[in-house]
Amino acid sequence: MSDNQNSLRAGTRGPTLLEDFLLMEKITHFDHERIPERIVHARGSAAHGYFQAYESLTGVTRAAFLADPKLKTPVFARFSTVAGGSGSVDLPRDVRGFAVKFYTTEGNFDLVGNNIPVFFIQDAIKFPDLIHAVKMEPDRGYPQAASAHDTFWDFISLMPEALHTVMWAMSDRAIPRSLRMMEGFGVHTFRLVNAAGESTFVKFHWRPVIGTSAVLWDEAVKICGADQDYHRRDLYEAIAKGHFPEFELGLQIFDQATADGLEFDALDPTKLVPEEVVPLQMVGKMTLDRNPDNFFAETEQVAFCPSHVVPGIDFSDDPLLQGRLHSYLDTQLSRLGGPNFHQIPINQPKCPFANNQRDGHMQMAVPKGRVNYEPNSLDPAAPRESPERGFQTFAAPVTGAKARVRSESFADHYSQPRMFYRSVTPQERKHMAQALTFELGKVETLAIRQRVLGHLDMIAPELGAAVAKALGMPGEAQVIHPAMAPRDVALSPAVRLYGKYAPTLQGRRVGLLLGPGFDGTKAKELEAELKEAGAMVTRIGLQAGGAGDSDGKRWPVDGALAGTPSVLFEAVAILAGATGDAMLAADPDAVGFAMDAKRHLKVIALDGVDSLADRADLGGVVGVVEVGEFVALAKHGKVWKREK
Ligand code: HDE
Repeated sequence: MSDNQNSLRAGTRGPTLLEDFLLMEKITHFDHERIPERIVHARGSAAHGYFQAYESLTGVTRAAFLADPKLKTPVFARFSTVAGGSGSVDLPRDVRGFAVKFYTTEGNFDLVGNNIPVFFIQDAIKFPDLIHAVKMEPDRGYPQAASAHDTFWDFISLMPEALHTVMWAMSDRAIPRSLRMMEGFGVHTFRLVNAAGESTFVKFHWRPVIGTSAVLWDEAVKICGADQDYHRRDLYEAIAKGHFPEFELGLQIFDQATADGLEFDALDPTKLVPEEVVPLQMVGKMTLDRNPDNFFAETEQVAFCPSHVVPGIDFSDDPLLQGRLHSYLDTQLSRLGGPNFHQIPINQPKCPFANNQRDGHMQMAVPKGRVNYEPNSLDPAAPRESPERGFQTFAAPVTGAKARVRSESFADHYSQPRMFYRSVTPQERKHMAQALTFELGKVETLAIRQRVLGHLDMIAPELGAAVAKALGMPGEAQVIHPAMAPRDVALSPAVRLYGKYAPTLQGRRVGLLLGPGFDGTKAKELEAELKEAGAMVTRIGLQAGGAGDSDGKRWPVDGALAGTPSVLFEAVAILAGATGDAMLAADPDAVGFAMDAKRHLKVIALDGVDSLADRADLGGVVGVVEVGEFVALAKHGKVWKREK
């Protein structure tokens, strides 16, 4: 283009010419820059990295990426919310997607999981109903990215199989502090198959090396206002700054006899296999060390399919998994426009591959020669089946009549939610009751609330009573007649979110509010200590232009107070000189910063800010400390003792 500023006109002030093919081409491309967003998991963020096994697993699987501890397998991981559209906020209460594409030497393996180990439904045929119920109500177009509305709870109240996952969704798992601090789960039971053709069952788990962390509901609400892109920004910045997220891959491997002896059906995706029954074996680690170069080309166009497996990994008969094997391929056809979506760079295998597929929308390759069929005698180099190296389905025996039925072994909908509720820490239990109260409080139809209260009574009477009381509806629960009465099964402390990981500040965001005249020496020491502990430090000033210390030195800051509230951090320190303290005490943003940090159970370090501490009522509050004690205490996360 000789001129990219002006369209082609007849005369200086005349009409634009239809002849302007440059204008047409530019605008036409622009008009088509959007593709349909994912119907679920539309909002997501992703990163590149690699996976490395700790030791060879050839005893249980012939999968090449698990066979050689020296091999680094490239991966692309995408984390997402489920219900909201692609422009929705990052911190609604929601399940998070945890999808990993392994570019193995034998083709791609997509482990398309969630951050919760169970799912809402037992049969794929209910998925459209579930998603219709949770998404915006069709007549009014709201709420966006929220389950707190009538249609969701109506559906749930009529589908007791969903209750277990609902309990997880009402727990702090559904409001993670960071995508880097979530556990991940393959949910379904899969199969591993070794070279001898022997098979075991397997459940896949991801464990964040720096441990988990979650926010309180009030924090989540405020973060959505302060930074809609909180999780996306956090992932991007952490990787850019070298705080590479790491997740260990854990396997629960069990044989048919163990599966037969479980209290629940291993094929039922609304149930988990307790780690106390089948322990987790850590077999490798994923490190995410590179941000995408282009959001659309990579994060938006990546196409995960549970049907993408490699030799050595196979499916179980879980009816939800079986349905997913079709759905993802189908959705890529409409989202990415045709059957050649695997040729898009982010979706291409990174190993050599060949097939006889030809033509179709957006064919990127230029295949040579006459042969595009098999068998053939014209091209000895053309792709052919390989009984030795190709994928082989495990020869699992199948018997029975064709029927639309649900196995009796799937009928117990209350025992595992009860187990989950009674296994977690007291604060998790309390937050669940609060979340249920909040969500049901948003449900307008009384009968739906009453039905849900009936289910909660069935899960655990103490939970039902607590929620009914908090709603102001004691004694109003509908009596539920379950298909199978709940049993008291052994508790599983492994399902807890808190107290499982070693205390650490690794990768944690810490905010330093530097009021005018702050003690530069102390601030420098604190920053060094935090850096040593692996924290990500953000300096906040009253103004974006910087903060002046007691020696009159101007420190550059990362953010101005008005746009950087304390909800964005796991712990905060506030330092100022005498005049600075007076300025902070008179500034509603600073008082709000301190009061929210207190309300949200954060460790708070104070230096020189007595007036602000008075205004924010921090006197005698547990977890409010001197700068020197900050790091040791902040490692432990929230100060639960402060929670009312
Ligand atoms: Fe998905 N799911 N799903 N899902 N799912 C999609 O595929 C579907 C289920 C999950 O970052 C869609 O490419 C059906 C369970 C993740 O791109 C779609 C059923 C689990 C992602 C689809 C399920 C998931 C998706 C939408 C029931 C956890 C995002 C766009 C049979 C184990 C992947 C797309 C990414 C995405 C269908 C149930 C996880 C429509 C029919 C269970 C993490 O194909």
